Amino acid sequence: MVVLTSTLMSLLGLSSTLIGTATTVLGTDADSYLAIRDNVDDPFLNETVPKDTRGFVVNGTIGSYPCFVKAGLYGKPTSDQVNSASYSDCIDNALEPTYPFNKIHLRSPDDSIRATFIPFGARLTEMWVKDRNQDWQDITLGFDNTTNYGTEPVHPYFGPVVGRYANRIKNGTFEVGGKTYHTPLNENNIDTLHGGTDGFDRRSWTIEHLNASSITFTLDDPAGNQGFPHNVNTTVTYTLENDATYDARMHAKSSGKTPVMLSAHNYWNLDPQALVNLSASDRPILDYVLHLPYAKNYIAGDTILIPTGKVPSVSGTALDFTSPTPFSQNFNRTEGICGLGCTGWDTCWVMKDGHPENKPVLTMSSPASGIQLAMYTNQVAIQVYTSSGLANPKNGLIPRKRVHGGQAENLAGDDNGVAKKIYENYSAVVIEAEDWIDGINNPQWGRKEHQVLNENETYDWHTTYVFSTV
Ligand SMILES: *[C@@H]1O[C@H](CO)[C@@H](O)[C@H](O)[C@H]1NC(C)=O
Ligand SMILES: *[C@@H]1O[C@H](CO)[C@@H](O)[C@H](O)[C@H]1NC(C)=O
Ligand SMILES: *[C@@H]1O[C@H](CO)[C@@H](O)[C@H](O)[C@H]1NC(C)=O
Ligand SMILES: *[C@@H]1O[C@H](CO)[C@@H](O)[C@H](O)[C@H]1NC(C)=O
Ligand SMILES: *[C@@H]1O[C@H](CO)[C@@H](O)[C@H](O)[C@H]1NC(C)=O
Ligand SMILES: *[C@@H]1O[C@H](CO)[C@@H](O)[C@H](O)[C@H]1NC(C)=O
Ligand SMILES: *[C@@H]1O[C@H](CO)[C@@H](O)[C@H](O)[C@H]1NC(C)=O
Ligand SMILES: *[C@@H]1O[C@H](CO)[C@@H](O)[C@H](O)[C@H]1NC(C)=O
Ligand SMILES: *[C@@H]1O[C@H](CO)[C@@H](O)[C@H](O)[C@H]1NC(C)=O
Ligand SMILES: CC(=O)N[C@H]1CO[C@H](CO)[C@@H](O)[C@@H]1O
Repeated sequence: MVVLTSTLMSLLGLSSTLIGTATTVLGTDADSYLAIRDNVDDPFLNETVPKDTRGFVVNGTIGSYPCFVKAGLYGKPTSDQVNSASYSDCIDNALEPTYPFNKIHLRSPDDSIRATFIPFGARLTEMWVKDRNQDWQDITLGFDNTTNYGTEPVHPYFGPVVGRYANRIKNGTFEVGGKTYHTPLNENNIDTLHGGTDGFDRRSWTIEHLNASSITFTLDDPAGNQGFPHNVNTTVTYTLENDATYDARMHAKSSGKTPVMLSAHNYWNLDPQALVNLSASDRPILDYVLHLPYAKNYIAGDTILIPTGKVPSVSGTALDFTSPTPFSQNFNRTEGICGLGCTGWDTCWVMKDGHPENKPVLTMSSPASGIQLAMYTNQVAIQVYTSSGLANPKNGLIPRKRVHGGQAENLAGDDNGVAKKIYENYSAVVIEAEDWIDGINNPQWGRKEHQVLNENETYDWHTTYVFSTV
């Protein structure tokens, strides 16, 4: 079993006698938990978080157990590895990640889906679902070393909440209540991206509620931060439900009129085995089939993706996914769609004529793994970005997770032809359910009043991701 240090045990409020027998620690849920632990394919194998933990409290923040068993995370462990595991066997002998980089592991009651979160950015760092062969796959890009989320220079927005105003604000300028405000020009020195230099993705959120399948994070964003007027308090709840269902809800209250537009910024790769031996010329997502049944229009952008104000029809363009279409079918027609000189998609589709909330607004599947994502939302627009410029040497290169073929050694390759173990371009698809981007600067669309939150209103974002195999 996992050996806990005495420091951790005292943090947990456990005595060594409790650790000895899982039954005592786990109480009434012990049987079902032990059944899960007996599964040798379990990427969370012998992890000691009981099924219904409250977590533990460090300086007012509920934490989680700080480290995985090395063997349990990366491939099938031998029982020797499992039995001798201790802190010193954590990844690369890493120091235990502490708040806000501590990992919180959740699973659905029926154990059909598992996920890992960290408080930094209220971020999803791992999402495990089963493929067509019943093998567990981690279908989201990220870093193994969670402190990297706070230190890496590339800033791809792997898995966080983006806000207070997701996506781009033209010239970092907007007007609310007769006053003009300026937000940081953190993209190309010309516009605001994802709420500014210190967006919600970079904040240390507080864990308000935690059980085995659900976590709630909160963030109080003070008035004036990043140039936005009024304070905004946000609550985000992620819940793993039966039948491989991932439910995400975001609510916010403000002290007065201010733009609020939140989203979740996850990089999905539905066939992670294709990343294991990835080479720079691969475009692993191009065979995915995308369906956006209600997305009949899109927001036209200029060469740096700032909306021009036009909302053309997708008909006859490479943006028409109103029937299921592989990305590969129109890829050759996409030059410029994701920006000057860029091939691929980075586009906000809008559902002008409305959409039902009980039907998917998006499905995407990988013919190779069989994994399918169906997304339901109360939002009226969907941004899809094919990670066309993810491996940009100008910004820096991003090591892959080991489950995606990354290696501790030689992460960035060498000059002797050894392949870089990095996430290459087109390694994943980012999907953001949100409102019409830069609607605060395009009042003619009629979305501005939906994007400016009054003190008497509650912002309400709800998206459900259902995974299955086809
Ligand atoms: C709690 O905060 C205090 C003051 O910042 C710090 O000295 C202490 O190490 C913290 N304790 C833990 C367990 O993080
Ligand atoms: C994890 O990343 C941090 C910086 O983000 C670094 O200081 C630390 O050494 C890394 N740990 C390992 C084991 O590589
Ligand atoms: C663009 O933003 C700058 C400040 O960053 C401001 O001085 C200027 O007035 C803005 N231009 C427009 C057209 O809003
Ligand atoms: C865990 O918390 C969520 C959200 O509050 C709740 O819906 C669910 O019933 C809880 N699960 C258990 C086992 O208590
Ligand atoms: C946000 O929370 C702070 C306390 O953390 C409180 O002072 C403030 O009134 C709250 N704002 C809103 C809009 O609820
Ligand atoms: C990766 O390449 C190695 C060496 O060619 C091979 O043994 C392995 O099966 C490949 N793995 C995947 C998932 O493609
Ligand atoms: C796209 O272009 C490449 C190379 O120019 C070509 O091999 C491929 O067949 C084209 N694909 C389609 C669907 O036209
Ligand atoms: C990936 O995209 C970046 C940004 O467009 C580009 O600089 C780089 O050359 C691309 N990588 C490959 C292997 O084409
Ligand atoms: C909130 O107050 C504004 C006036 O400040 C009013 O126009 C609006 O209808 C109110 N909204 C709700 C939901 O009560
Ligand atoms: C596969 C494996 O080694 N599982 C072990 C997990 O830990 C329990 C004790 O807590 C052992 O009984 C299992 O053998």
